[in-house]
Amino acid sequence: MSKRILVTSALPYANGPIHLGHLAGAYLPADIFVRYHRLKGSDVIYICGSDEHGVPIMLRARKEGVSPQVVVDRYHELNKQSFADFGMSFDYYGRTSSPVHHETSQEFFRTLAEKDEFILKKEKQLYDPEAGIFLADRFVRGTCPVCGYDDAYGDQCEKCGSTLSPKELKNPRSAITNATPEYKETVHWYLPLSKYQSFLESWIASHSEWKPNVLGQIKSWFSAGLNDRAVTRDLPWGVEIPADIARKYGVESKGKVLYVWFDAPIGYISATKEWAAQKGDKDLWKTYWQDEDTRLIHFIGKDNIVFHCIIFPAMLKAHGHYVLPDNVPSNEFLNLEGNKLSTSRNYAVWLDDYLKKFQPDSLRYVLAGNMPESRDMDFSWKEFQARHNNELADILGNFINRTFTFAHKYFDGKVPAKHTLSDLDKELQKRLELAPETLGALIDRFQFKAYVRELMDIARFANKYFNDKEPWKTRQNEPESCATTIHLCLQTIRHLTVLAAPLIPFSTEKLRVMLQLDELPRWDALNTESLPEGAVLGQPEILFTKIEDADIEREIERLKQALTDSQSEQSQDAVEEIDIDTFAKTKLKVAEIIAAEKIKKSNKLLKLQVQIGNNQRQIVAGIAKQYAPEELIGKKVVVVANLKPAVLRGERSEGMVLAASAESRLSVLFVSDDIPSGSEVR
Ligand code: B3M
Ligand code: ZN
Repeated sequence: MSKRILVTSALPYANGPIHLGHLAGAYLPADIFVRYHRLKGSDVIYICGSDEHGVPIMLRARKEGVSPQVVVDRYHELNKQSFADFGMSFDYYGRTSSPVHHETSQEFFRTLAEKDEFILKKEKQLYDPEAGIFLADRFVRGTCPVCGYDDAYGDQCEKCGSTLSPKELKNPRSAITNATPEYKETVHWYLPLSKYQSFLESWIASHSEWKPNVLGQIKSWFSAGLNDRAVTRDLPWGVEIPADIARKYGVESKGKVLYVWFDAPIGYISATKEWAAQKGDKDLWKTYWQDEDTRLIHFIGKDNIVFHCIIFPAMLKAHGHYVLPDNVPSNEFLNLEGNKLSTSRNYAVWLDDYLKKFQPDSLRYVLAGNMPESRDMDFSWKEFQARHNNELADILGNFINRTFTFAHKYFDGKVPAKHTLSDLDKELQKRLELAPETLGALIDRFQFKAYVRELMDIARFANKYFNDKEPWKTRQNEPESCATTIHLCLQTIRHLTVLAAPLIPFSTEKLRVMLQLDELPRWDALNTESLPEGAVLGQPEILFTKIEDADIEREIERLKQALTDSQSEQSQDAVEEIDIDTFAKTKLKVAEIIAAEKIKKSNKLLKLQVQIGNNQRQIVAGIAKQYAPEELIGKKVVVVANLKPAVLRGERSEGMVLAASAESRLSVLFVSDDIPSGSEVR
């Protein structure tokens, strides 16, 4: 049995607000779990923070014309506040731009480098000659080699979900200047994951209790074979590699940073360090990260499984002084009104916007009741309204309100005595006795939907109990039965206050005051203590006001508009089909190259003299890197013969030579010699 529990949630990128998908994936389940364990009296801490490096943040900063620090400062504060307003009970919310994080990450990297855990590779990376920077990850866009999507990122295709590397993209282009990237030599440190594959496989095999959707994905990585993983990048923003290590390898450290997915998980450790310092014991973090009695649990979304179940554990193992995750209960994705959430298309429900209009507990309740624990789930505003109105308000809220109202009206606002129990009284008491263990077990198994269902079933049963016992009647002719009814209803409310506290903490805090409890009872003391007879009750308040249709219609309309806007943008970008007449307007002809020479000050362009039937013309072609002038003389190629003339590097060009290109490779379309120049190409 572990002595302590260390819980983390994925560090959200500080380049935008938090949305429902984040909450349902990595944050709400963790908060329910942690709040429950605090009520159990467990030694548990909950660590999170902003992930402030990586290319997406740099791209946003460029787009806004500000520094990345301005972007992360804005969203770190916004997200930290939104989480607090949503009841996320982190013990510490850090940020990876903090000095402690930079030192911790550099120290971690230095330890692995000094243990020779890395492989150093000299390689050619994509480079933007216009922006003068290397193009890592999302700095490159291009055509996905798997599905052909023409706007895939260098690290991932959003359309088919494939994990990519920039070199795999077809027709790569710089996301900064749109320039065609060149290859430039550089050096990077790699973590040889293959070296850890057998260790990782046996470690994962010891966790058969992990969720099947997580184990399934991990096993597919194992069967594909783990490759070396670059842990550094040529970027101006991030944790700079330690200068002493760079010097040792003869590499310039300036502009070379840790890959964001190398430093981000270390952010859990640095945030724990900052938490410990805040507690006044700077070494306390070691007890959580370096003592085998710690149970480490990472709450994440499924796109982060490889980093938390393979790469970070390999890093921890390589370092040698850290505990490994005891569980990674990753959730699947949450869709929105039947469509995929999309931050880029503003098709999302942003947490800060939600909190301006609705109660946090309503969303906590509905998201947990519909959590994507084993498959993608869908959030609809209509269902949100229905579950808030029909369950929180009409069942739980109604039961609490009429119990308190009755107690104030007929029992002087005090807990009435309990007398002889009927069978129905005993049935209610039995349900209360079983509840803490039943619900606790569900939370410990990360089965939050079932926890919510069982919780609401208790309230449903209690509501029916109130109806069946008819205290408004027994008050007259069976006063002891009436008193017993209200006594048991109040004990039920005490149970629900604690059992629901992990889920709807704002409402249960109000209930704590209504019950006049100094603090929430311990989860395991629910059946050993009770509200004493004669205890004075606080004034009731309405916990859940109904959500009106108009409030929901407005949200649905906003999403419809976001979809329409993005579809109209997409249609403008979509590759338009053309009919044969339009194609016929392009005059393609066979041309014979009769002369070729380089153009001064350009390493890409050649000046060609070509014969097309009876006439001769000059064409400038970007093929100097692939072809020497002399090897082109006498060759026949295909040209666009009716292209408007242009001037390139001071040379007039009257047409275009057709060539196929893929990354740095380029192949001119040659035509066999027996086809005369001037022939039509159809
Ligand atoms: N910043 C967020 C994501 O991929 C990423 C998680 C880091 S956890 C160390 O959604
Ligand atoms: Zn794809």
